[in-house]
Amino acid sequence: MSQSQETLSNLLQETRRFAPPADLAESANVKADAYEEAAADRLGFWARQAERLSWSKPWDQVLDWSNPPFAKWFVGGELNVAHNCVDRHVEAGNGDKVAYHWEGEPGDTRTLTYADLRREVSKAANALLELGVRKGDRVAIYLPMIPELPISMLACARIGATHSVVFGGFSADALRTRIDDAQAKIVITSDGGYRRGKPSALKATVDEAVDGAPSIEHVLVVRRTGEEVAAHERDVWWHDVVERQSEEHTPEPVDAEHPLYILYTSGTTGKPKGILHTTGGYLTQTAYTHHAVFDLKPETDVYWCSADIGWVTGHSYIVYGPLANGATSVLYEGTPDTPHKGRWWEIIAKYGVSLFYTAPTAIRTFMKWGDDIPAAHDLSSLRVIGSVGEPINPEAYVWYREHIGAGGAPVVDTWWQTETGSIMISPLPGVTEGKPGAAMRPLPGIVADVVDDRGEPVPNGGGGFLVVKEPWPSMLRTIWGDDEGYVKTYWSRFEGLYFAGDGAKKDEDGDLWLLGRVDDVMLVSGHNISTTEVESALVSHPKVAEAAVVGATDPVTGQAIVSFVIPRGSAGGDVEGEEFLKELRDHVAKTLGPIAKPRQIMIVPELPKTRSGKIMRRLLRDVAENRSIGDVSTLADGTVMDLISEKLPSAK
Ligand code: 6R9
Repeated sequence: MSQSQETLSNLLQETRRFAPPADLAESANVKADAYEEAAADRLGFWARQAERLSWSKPWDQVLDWSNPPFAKWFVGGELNVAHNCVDRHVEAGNGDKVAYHWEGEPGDTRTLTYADLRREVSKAANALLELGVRKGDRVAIYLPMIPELPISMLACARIGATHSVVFGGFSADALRTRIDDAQAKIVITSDGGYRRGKPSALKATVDEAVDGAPSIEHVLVVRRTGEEVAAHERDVWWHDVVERQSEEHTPEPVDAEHPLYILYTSGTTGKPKGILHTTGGYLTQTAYTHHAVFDLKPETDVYWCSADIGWVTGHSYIVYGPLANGATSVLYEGTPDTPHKGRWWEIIAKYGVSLFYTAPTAIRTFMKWGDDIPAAHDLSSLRVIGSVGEPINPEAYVWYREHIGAGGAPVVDTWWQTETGSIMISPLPGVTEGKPGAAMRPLPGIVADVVDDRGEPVPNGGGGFLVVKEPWPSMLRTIWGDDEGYVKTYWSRFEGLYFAGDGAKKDEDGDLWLLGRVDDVMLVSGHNISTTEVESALVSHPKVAEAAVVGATDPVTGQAIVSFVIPRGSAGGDVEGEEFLKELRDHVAKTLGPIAKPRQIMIVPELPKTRSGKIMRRLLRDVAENRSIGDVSTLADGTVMDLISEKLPSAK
């Protein structure tokens, strides 16, 4: 093992352990024997998971891996995703069961049972057919978090059209690029949606995007806010065309490998890649992981994933996984602080949410806002709480468990990607003794490891690159229209292994700790240092709410650590002065060692983040190196870099 890997792997010391609650362990959906079962016969294991679904034609072969890295799962099988997510629950007598408790930001609500959903999805499917959409066509969806969003996705799946959901916050340019790349035939949008107490317009952005997108034949518009919109010949209102359709539609069975959706991931750099997911394997793994990781008991649980559906987390864990399992979910339109900072906790208490899934960025925001806000609400219904999107800092994990999980709900830190389609590495809530900050182990049926730069597994205690060693059912099948890019990006760094682009370490027990994107790893005086560990050290200081760390070119050390820190609301005192900055630098040195001491710490009011809450370190590197700031089009809030620039005169 090289010197640098040793440094990468030996910084953070975390010894807290949390065993599963006894009653959860006792009644858990998935017990420890699942690991052995899957290890003994991986394909047999996945075939048994695929039997959770209803297939109109059984498969002949579980996996065809004769042309790697192009996988075919459940070869020859046929099924329909909308039938599996909706109709079969109605047919099984669960039509009156709630699929979604929808909560609009202004406080309006709508309850959709599985029978309602079948009716709505059938009408939307008939409308798409009337508008000329056929099996295999692409449909762009640019909607806020309203029921028509999952309804549109399921309507596409019902007729075999491939959807491409684009975040409601993206610009006209970003939308046009995605429409062009997929050659979408129609766009489904709305006049607007509610965010932060105000209607925010969407239709004008679509108009601008579609003006330069010749593949689009129609724009289907949902009325949500009632704001005025410009009318074009290509426009049709949802309430005109969908409402008058027949409530009957027979779902069309498609091949297991039929394209279900394309979702563009820009990562934090570069040109967006259209990640392609198909039907049978994708639905199998989203359903299984939702059942296993959240221990879903569909009769009694109420589940809420707070993500936006425009992110893969929403696709797999608001729409496909939960509906395939017949779950009752909450769907919320707006922001966590509208009309007040306790809105989420109010929603949990109102619906008795028992399973909750959110992102570290949200958890750190709530820590910043103060413990008293969640304490004012009854959160006792929660029994499993999840995290996704970034490494969860140990302090944020412990806060989440204490203040949201009532001190006892297991935290499941779930590692996965748009490309993996479903959760890959996570604790099992009834089995795993959790460690704050660790995603722990690959799930049953998943073979992942940490390797060195030659692709050799590192021993326990070592650090390196996270790889997946065997194909998995919900893996991406390619980059839309770019097979070569697919091979090059994911399968060329290490022969025969899927390269995830993340750094990780294996602790002495062999459990996995994610360390952030390898592109973000800093090289300080010849030592690799992960941004995650320095950020976690900063966040473990009682006065720090959030921190982001980047490596900036330094004449002496090659790169030097530059940190951006948001103080906690409760910090008080002088959080700008030299003394505080010195206290923080010393705290990092004490926690991780002198090598990790930041050269510079800047106090900022906000951090630049993507819509899924990932810190855009690329932009902070521009600040740290005094460059003009690069492409900000995928920022959740375009004004953040201005706020930072105002604060730091160098950041222009
Ligand atoms: C689901 C999703 C993927 C990247 C991934 C990694 C980071 C996600 C994580 C995590 C540490 C976790 N990531 N979950 N890092 N621990 N539990 O986020 O998909 O938007 O494609 O991002 O997110 O860096 O490679 P996506």
